Amino acid sequence: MAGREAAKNVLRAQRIELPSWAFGNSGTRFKVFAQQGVPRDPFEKVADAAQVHAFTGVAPTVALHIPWDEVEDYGALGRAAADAGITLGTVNANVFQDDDYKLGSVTNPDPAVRRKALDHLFACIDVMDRTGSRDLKLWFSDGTNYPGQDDIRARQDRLAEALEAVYARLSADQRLILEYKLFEPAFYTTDVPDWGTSYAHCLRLGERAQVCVDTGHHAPGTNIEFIVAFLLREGKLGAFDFNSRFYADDDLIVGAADPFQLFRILFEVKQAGGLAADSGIAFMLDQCHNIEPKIPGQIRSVMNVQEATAKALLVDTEALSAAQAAGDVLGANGVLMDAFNTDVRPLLAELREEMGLDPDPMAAYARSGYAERIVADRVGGNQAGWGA
Ligand code: PSV
Ligand code: MN
Ligand code: MN
Repeated sequence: MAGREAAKNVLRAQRIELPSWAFGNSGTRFKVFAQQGVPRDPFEKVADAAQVHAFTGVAPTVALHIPWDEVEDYGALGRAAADAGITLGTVNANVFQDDDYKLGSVTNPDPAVRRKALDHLFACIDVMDRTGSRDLKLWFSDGTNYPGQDDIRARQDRLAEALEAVYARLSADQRLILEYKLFEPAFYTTDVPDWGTSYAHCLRLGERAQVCVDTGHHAPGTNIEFIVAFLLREGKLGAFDFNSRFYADDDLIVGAADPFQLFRILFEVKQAGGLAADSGIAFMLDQCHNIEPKIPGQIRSVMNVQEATAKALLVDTEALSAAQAAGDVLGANGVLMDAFNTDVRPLLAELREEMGLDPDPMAAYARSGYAERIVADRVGGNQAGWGA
C-alpha cells in the first residue's frame, strides 16, 4: 500500500466544485417533487453550497448556470459567496431552454437563432469577467430527431463557427470547456455526442479549449477511464461533471451506482498527475437530488469522490508496475483491487480532524440545525430549472 501521509496531503489539497442547480428542486419530466427550504434565488444557493464546504473543507467553489443564476449584480453575488467562505466557479451556458432552440442553438438552420445563441454565450463570458471565473462550460442539446431532418456536416460547420467566435472572445486566462453527451434531448443525431467530437473541435480551437467528461453521458458499457487516460495523455481533459447513472443521464449521486468505476477513473487521473493542484482539471459535480435532501446529497457526493480518490492514491504503483512488467496479470489486478477494497473512511476521518473538521460531515450537518432553519426561513423555493 502506498503511503497514508502522502495520500492525506493530496486529499487535503483536493478541490471539488459544486453545481448551484443541485440545491434547487429538480425532478424528471414526470414530476418535480418540491422540497421545503430550497433556495429562492442564487444567493441562497450560494449559502447552501457554503454549508457543503463548511462540513467537508474541500468544496470551496460553486458553479453557476446562466440564466438560471442570473442576477443584477454579480459583484454582490461574489461578495456573498466570499462572506460565506466560498467563491464563484465555472459558468455553465444554457442554450437549451428556449422555444427558439427547438431545432438547435448554435447549429440551428436559422441564422437569427444562431446569432441569439451566440449572444448568450458572449453574455456568459461577460458574467465570467465579473465573477472572475476561469471556465466557460458549454453543453449543447443540439441535434436532430429524424434522418434527413438537417445536414449533419453543415451542423458541424455551424458548431465550429460558433466555437471559434466564443474562443476568440475569451481572455488569455479563460478556458472553453466543451461537454459531450450521447443523446437526449435529441434522439437521432447529437451534434457533440462523444469525446472524439469534442476533442476534434477543441484541438482546432487551441490550448485553452478542453474536453469535459460528464460520467453520465456515455453508452452503457463505455470504458470511461480509457477516455480519461487518452484525454489526459493529450493534455485535453479540462473538467469532469461527476454523477452516476444506471440507465441514461440519471444525474444520481456520484459513486452511488458504480464506486469501482469512479475509483478506476480517479486512478487514471492520479497516474497522469491530474490530482496535482495545478493540473488544470476542474472536478465538478453535476447532479440533481430529486428525492433526497439536497445539502446532505452534496455532502455525500463530495465524500464519495474523496473515498474513490483516497483508494486511487493508495494503489501501490511500484508493485503494480513490477507486476505489469513481469506480465503478471493476476498480480497486477490484485494490486489494484487491494487498494479498491481498502476501507479509507478512517483515513478520511483522521484527515478531517487534522483539518479542524468533524470526522463525520453528514452527522455534523444534521446536528447543525441548518436544515431546520432554512425550512423555517424560506417559503416557496424555486426549482433548479432542470427536469421541469
Ligand atoms: C446536460 O445533460 C448536462 O450534463 C450539462 O452539463 C448541463 O449544463 C447540465 O446537465 C444541467 O444539469
Ligand atoms: Mn453535465
Ligand atoms: Mn447531463
